[in-house]
This record gives sequence, C-alpha cells and structure tokens, in this order.
Amino acid sequence: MALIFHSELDRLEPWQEALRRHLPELDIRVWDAPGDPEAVEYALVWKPPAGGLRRFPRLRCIFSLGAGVDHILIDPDLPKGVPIVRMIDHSLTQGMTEYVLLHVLRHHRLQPHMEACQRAGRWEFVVAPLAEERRVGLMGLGVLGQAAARPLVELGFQVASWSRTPKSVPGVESFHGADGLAPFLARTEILVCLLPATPATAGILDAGLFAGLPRGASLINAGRGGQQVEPDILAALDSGQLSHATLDVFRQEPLPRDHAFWTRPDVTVTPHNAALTGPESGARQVAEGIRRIRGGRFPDHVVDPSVGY
Ligand code: NDP
Ligand code: OXD
Repeated sequence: MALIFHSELDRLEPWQEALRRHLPELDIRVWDAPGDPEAVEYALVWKPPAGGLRRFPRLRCIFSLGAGVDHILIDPDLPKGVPIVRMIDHSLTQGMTEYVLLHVLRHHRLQPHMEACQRAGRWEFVVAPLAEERRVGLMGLGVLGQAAARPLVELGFQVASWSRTPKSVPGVESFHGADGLAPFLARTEILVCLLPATPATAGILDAGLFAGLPRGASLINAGRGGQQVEPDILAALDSGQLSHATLDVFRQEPLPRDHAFWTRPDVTVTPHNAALTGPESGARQVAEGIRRIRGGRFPDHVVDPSVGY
C-alpha cells in the first residue's frame, strides 16, 4: 500500500512522520522516485504537475493538501473516476479565522487610514463606529466561512453571507445564488471572499461587482487569485469605490515584483499564507480516508468535480 506525495510548499518529513504514526504500514513515496507505479494507491498532493497522476494506474484516491482542489482539477490529464478529497483541518480553519478577524478589524477600525496619518505625521482624530454598526459580508459560507463568521457575530458585527445554496447559521443573514448577489453586496461594507476557484467564480471580483457595493467599501480576498480582476481592483481603488483591498491570493503567485499592488498604500499584500494545513491534524484525516477506502467505504469530504469544489 503506497502513497505518492507531492508539494513544493509542504515539507515531506513532518507528513511522513505523522502519517506513519497513524498508518505504520503505509509506504510513502516521493514524486520523482515513485518506484513501481502499480503499487501506488493513494496520492497526497499540492499542485501536482499536469499528467503526473496518470502514471499510477491503480490510484484509489487523491487527497488534496489544501482546502482547495482547483490545483488538481486543472490537470487536463487527471485520471477519470478517482475520488478527490479536500482537506478539512484544524490548522487551516483556525488560521483562516484569525486572518479574517485580523483584517476585518483592521478595516473596521480604519487602521490603514491611521497608518497613512502616522506616515504623514498627522494627528487626525478619527472615530471608528462600533462593530454593531458595521456590515460584513462573507462570499462563501463553507467550512472556512462558517468558522470565520462565528467570532464576527460574537463581536456584534452585522454579518451576511452569499453562497450557492441557502444557509442557516445563527447570526448570519443568508443570501444565495445569482438573485441574492445584488442585495448582499448593497448591504456589505467589508467584503470577505472565501470562495473556491471554479468556472462559476472565475473573475467574479470585477468592476460590476464592486459597483454594487456601497462607496468606500473594502475588500479582503483569501479565496483564489483567479476570482479577482486585478485592473478592476486598481480602478475601483482609484475612483474611491473601494477604500482598501487586502489580498492574500493573486492571479500570478508569487506576485510579480513590478505589480502595482506592492507599492500602493491602499493595498495590503500577504503571500497566500492566510491558512496552512497542519501535518499532524491533516495526516489524521488522510489516514481515516485510507482506512475507510480499505474497509470498502467511501472517504469523507469527496468533492464534486462537476461543480469544482
Ligand atoms: P467549502 O467548499 O467548504 O465552501 C465553499 C463555499 O463557497 C460554500 O459556501 C459554497 O456554497 C460557496 N460557493 C461555491 N461556489 C459558489 C458560487 N458559484 N456562488 C456562490 N457561492 C459559491 O470551502 P472552504 O470554506 O473550506 O474553502 C474555501 C476556499 O478558500 C478554498 O476553496 C480555497 O480556494 C480558499 N482557501 C484559501 C486559503 C489561503 O491561505 N488563502 C487557505 C484555505 C482555503 P454552498 O455552501 O452553497 O455549497
Ligand atoms: C488551500 C490553500 O486551499 O492553502 O488550502 O490555499
């Protein structure tokens, strides 16, 4: 029973140790030295090179090292019919909750403006409203969106969500589908995007969407770079339609050195590090998935390739 591992981001050793603790009999192999391809039944990957998974004719499951599976589905030569499992992991969920809370509070308390005043040596007595006077909107209310919503609701923010299907989460006003987008945007002052990258969400953060927000709204995108039309973000910032953008994901990563985002005071750039999967908790999920498959059951958290998440 062999598992093939690929990531240019995650270190193999901690995963190897954690997986061996849960499944001592698992033979963990590296991408460039897979041995007999017939022996490989499982893959644990982040951004596998296109065509690479096809080398393993007896593959029974592909585990994503992240919550997103777009990095797997993008492969035009992906083996057909092999279940793909997304990651649900404490470290990912906690990390994203912290990221969202940090940046919502930063925008809410007008911190970028205070920092500009400090740089200019200007004492400007600005008063931020209280949380209960602020309307936060979460695009995507899945595992990460629901976890991030909880502390925002507890702090008293007026929280709403937009998702594909209706949701019932305490303290969160639910909007959904194409018809729900305009009313959701119209009431949202701080917009947080936690959508997966799918054909339906590609380029969704564009000029038309920004025009639906109240003037001076701010944007936090920790979903995927392909969701944002970057020239439209710059234009919306220039016109004042957006007051600030905090971006963790980009069309091209790493963000090219000459990109306008780097130097703008109204843009906060973070290097796609909002949340990371932890090997200890992540390995538990992978081991449980493998045990289920070996027991003739289906693993949990299998994605639907036809919708893309
Ligand atoms: P989930 O699959 O649990 O949730 C996705 C949410 O998006 C669901 O609420 C879903 O609606 C909604 N959604 C999907 N498509 C549409 C659509 N076309 N219109 C409206 N709503 C839609 O994913 P997670 O919460 O676990 O993760 C979300 C994404 O966050 C990941 O796919 C990844 O891209 C990104 N991410 C980024 C990280 C970072 O470090 N920047 C780290 C981890 C994840 P419904 O509930 O109705 O299905
Ligand atoms: C993920 C990510 O999808 O880190 O988990 O982006």
